[in-house]
Amino acid sequence: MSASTSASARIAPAGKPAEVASGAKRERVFSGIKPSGTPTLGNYIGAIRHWVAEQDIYDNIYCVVDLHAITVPQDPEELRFNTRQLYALLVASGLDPARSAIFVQSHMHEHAELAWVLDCVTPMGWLNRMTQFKSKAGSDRELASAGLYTYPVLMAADILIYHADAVPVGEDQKQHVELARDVANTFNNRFGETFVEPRPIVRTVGARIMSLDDPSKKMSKSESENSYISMIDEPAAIRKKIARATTDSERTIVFDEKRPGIFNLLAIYQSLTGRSQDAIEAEFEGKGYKEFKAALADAVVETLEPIQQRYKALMADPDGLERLMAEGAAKVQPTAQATLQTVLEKVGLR
Ligand code: AQP
Repeated sequence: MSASTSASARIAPAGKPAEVASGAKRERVFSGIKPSGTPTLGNYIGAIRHWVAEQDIYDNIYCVVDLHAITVPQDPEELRFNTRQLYALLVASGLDPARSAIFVQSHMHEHAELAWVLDCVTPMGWLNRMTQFKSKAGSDRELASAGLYTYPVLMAADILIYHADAVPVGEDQKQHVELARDVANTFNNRFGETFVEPRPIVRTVGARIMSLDDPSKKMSKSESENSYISMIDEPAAIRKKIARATTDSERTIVFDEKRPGIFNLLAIYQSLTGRSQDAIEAEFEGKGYKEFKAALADAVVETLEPIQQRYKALMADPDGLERLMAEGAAKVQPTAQATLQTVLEKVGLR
């Protein structure tokens, strides 16, 4: 079977997980990423590279969640660019549009429509318990958008509309997948069996890459530029950022969680080289931070350079990129339409 026929068979119009050659069903997995800036090395290590590695294990749906990005203010031009940039970086990282469905959330109006119906079955008390809203809303919650507050319901719609079995997330998003489960369960109880109840897949290694200038905070694309390495940073910028990354006044290069700066840099090195902690500690025994940081910068540059080359080629062909995005949406649309139609009928809107 060619790659493209296998992909279209997997994202089946009936919305059911696909059959693979052996006859066993692959689990359907939904993964989303926000175009709220240029993706970081944290996004790559914590999410994207796993998605690439697991492409053939699951029946995958990858989504650039631009509707989620606008829950906090975005410059319209930048958002348009960031959406295309992120899509190109996903493909450049190795996600294969022929084997998986990769699309932009707002190209599928069904997500927002389903989210409204789900908003109407989700108790506010559940949303009040969401810790990410509390941290993202900042000190003046009254000024946060209603969209930021109902973000987890839109995320539930993204997942449930495709009957996803599982959702890979960082620890901080686990609560949202659990909410999606509860929303599915509530809807099923009220209107009859409709949705699959998804489960979170939480990773341990590289699950939380920290900021370079404040290792107590997660590395985030919407923070200050020196706090993260972006996936399109030039080698010189990467070396400079790593050279000035926060460490401490000690000398040894060891994995010690009580020394968060060096621990974070070592965790990045471990993720990218795939070496054990013991091997890495042995490699840098008797050496200084300068040598370690130079080796880390080499590993980051080596990882990102081939991705950046493919990224540049994709961005140089805007029509080709638009075509990929349209084909991605076309792959998932039958499933989204069918689920939404079922829901509208069950609720009494059709
Ligand atoms: N620092 C990180 N370490 C490990 N994993 C990370 N992820 C994000 N940052 C790290 C994982 O990347 C996936 C997509 O994330 P997202 O962009 O949709 O949302 P986010 O987690 O809020 O990412 P940012 O970069 O922090 O965005 P902003 O600054 O806009 O809020 C998720 O699987 C996430 O766990």
